[in-house]
Amino acid sequence: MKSVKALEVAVIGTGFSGLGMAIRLKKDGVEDFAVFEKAADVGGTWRENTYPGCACDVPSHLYSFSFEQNPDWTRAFATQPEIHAYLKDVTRKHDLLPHIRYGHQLTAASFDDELCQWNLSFANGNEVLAKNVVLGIGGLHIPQLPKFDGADDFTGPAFHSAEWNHDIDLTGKKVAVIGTGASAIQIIPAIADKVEKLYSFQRTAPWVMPKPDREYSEREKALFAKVPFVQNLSRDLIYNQHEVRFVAFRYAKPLLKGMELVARHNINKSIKNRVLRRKVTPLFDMGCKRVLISNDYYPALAKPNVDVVTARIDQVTETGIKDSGGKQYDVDVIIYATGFKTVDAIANMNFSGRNGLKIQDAWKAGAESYMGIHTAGFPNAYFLMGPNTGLGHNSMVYMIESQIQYVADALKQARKNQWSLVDVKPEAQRHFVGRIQGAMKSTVWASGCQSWYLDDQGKNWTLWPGFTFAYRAMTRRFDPAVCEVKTSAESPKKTVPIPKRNRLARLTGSLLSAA
Ligand code: N01
Repeated sequence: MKSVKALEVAVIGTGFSGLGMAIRLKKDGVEDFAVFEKAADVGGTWRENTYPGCACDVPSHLYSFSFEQNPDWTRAFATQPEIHAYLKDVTRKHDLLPHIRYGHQLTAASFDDELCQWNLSFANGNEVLAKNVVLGIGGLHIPQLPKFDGADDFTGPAFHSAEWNHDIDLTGKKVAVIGTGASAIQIIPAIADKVEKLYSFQRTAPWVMPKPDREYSEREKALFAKVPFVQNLSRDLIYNQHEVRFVAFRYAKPLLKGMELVARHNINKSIKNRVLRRKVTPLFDMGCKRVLISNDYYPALAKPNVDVVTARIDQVTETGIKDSGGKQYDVDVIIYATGFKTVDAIANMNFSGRNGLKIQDAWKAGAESYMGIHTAGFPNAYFLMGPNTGLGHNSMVYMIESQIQYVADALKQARKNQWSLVDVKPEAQRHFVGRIQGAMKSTVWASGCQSWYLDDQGKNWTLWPGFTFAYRAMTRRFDPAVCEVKTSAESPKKTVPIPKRNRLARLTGSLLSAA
């Protein structure tokens, strides 16, 4: 089925990004939009990840929309069901359901140069035309499954953390958990008591700080509801505490040594066995990989039925896992907590822009973008949580709201000026990428560890190497001077020239260097 009239805006995905964008469109009086969702429910990563122990590692007062704060969070770090329920509530409250098209998995998007609109194809066979497309597809949803020899020979259940098989009862089973990232350190404590034996296959020991989690009392929740100022204050405090971490990540790395002492104490207070302590003590600079938080991970590893295996996995066999020393670990279930393909979420898409330019060709040298929102050659397409806008130190919801403000302003200016095409200029993009990659060099993420933040060449296309308030200032207004714009009557060549030193370029420069 092909829609005849082009939608004003097609939003892809119903996680924080897609829902936030939809709410903003409605607020701006745009009703001619639809939100396409592959599943039958909203929630993005908070719908997909249902593994035991799944919770946010950013406090919920901050990890929620600024305009939709929830006084009823039951604890400081809400668990997955509560965050998913919050997103469903927000959807209902803002009356988004009439705009949402479930069962629509985007398979291809191509730009029509003549008509200046996007042709969107979905797995269910539907095709949709849209003048603008906003991609809120997230970066952490394509499971990264290592290709171990013999993986298909294993006769028991094996699944990825983001595709948890709830039909399998782990009670009394022997279980292998591969990986020790943010997901694994939540899964291991949640299942350790019910399984007979748990082998944690650790390739790299992570830094794990104590988690300042606690339940909110009824009195506190009532106070947050009655006096929103108190919740705002709590949110601001949490924001500032997190933002300050970036000082250590970029400018004052010795401060990270102090944090390492806290993390070592976290190990020592829970693990008495010296060999195990040594095994789980990281050998890289704190912050280089994501800093994890947990109060129950180390106590779980210290349990008698849990073994940490540091030998490399050589192969998967019919009955379990064999390590590089030839030792066999027989297990009933294998859980791959091995992370996600990050930038690939966009780079693997069937996504073609002007003159059939494929995203794979545009990004041959890396995921180059402007503000992580536009990429040259893909007009009228906006990414939320695009390249270089992930965070190692603060709440992604804050970044998403900054991007939504920018995209909403771009769309508003396009409507007002009747632009049919808005495409970021390659020179503006090059300048931006140069600043970002330059700033990246002095961050802790470039201190030599291997992480999913980096591509095969060691370049970081994932994280924002600055303060989040700097990003917010840079995304407050859309500046048409950095784009080629065209009205329906004009030739595609007509552009607004970039002034020698425009306001945005000045901001980009000064805020990034301040960041
Ligand atoms: O994935 P990860 P994750 N053999 O990539 C190991 C978000 N998140 O799902 O470190 C053996 O961090 C790999 O080892 P190494 C959050 O942004 C958020 O845990 O590469 N091991 C690592 O230990 C997070 O950062 C929340 O040496 C292999 C693990 O698998 C992101 O999701 C909660 C291997 C992968 O860790 C991803 O977290 C949960 C192999 N071949 C997740 N390949 C919040 O609370 C990989 N590994 C918001």
